[in-house]
Amino acid sequence: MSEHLISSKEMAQFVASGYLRFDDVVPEDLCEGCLEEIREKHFGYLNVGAPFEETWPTGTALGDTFRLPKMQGIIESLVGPDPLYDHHAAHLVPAGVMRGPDMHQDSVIDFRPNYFDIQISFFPADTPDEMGGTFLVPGTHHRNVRTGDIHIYQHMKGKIWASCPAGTVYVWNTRVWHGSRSNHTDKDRYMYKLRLNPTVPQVRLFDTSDLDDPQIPSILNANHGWEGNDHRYELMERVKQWRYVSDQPGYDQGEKFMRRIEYAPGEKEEVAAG
Ligand SMILES: O=C(O)CCC(=O)C(=O)O
Ligand SMILES: [Fe+2]
Repeated sequence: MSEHLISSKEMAQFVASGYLRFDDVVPEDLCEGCLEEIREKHFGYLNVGAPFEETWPTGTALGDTFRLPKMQGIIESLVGPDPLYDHHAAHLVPAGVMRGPDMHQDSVIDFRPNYFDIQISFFPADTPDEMGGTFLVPGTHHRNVRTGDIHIYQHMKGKIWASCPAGTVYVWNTRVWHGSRSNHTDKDRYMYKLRLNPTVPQVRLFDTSDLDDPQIPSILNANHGWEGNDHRYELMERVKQWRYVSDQPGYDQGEKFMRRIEYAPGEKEEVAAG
């Protein structure tokens, strides 16, 4: 399994941007099988909060897809080896259907620190730009809002479109701001989404062999375009999450930005010194 874990640099990217894209994860024949299952069968809610392995169907294309070694490696790196099933949905934008402002965050009241659920978005068919893949605004997962409070922000700077070939997988922190886009083609557009919860602290679950890679600070420092003058504040939020997932409680960067809020003579000297 370890060869399929995500690297520390990818984990840093997940902390900074809230998502990772993986091309060519699901082979063509499985993609076709999944499309048929999505169109023909209805998979209702499974047992929310039960072990994923026990709830997820076996012997189906969708069952095989989410058990591919690469998929398992991505899952294990972010939520550990035995995650819980939370939710799934086959998101459909029918041929010719236009979408208006739709930006939202899936989580409504989940503001837990040092915890995140993941969502895997799998595109079983080629999804060109005109078919309107999901859009995401990287880096917004550190800004909690209540679901549709952000409907009014449609054209945010830094927004990306998940336009991709069949078999592509996006994995994202549930709190990333996102939405669906208009489908200008004559083919229905599906995006299959699965949400999982961790069962262990999300600490060093990824491949840590490149934990000291010199590129990590600049990956964490990514500027997605919307942060503006708040970029430094966003970096500090990312550093807090990086400290946790990498188990480096004294990690800091830039001009030791965290020190600015932690240096308190006589109170927190151990942190300030770390
Ligand atoms: O249809 C889409 O691409 C996005 C749907 C959505 O909001 C979601 O997956 O949570
Ligand atoms: Fe959503």
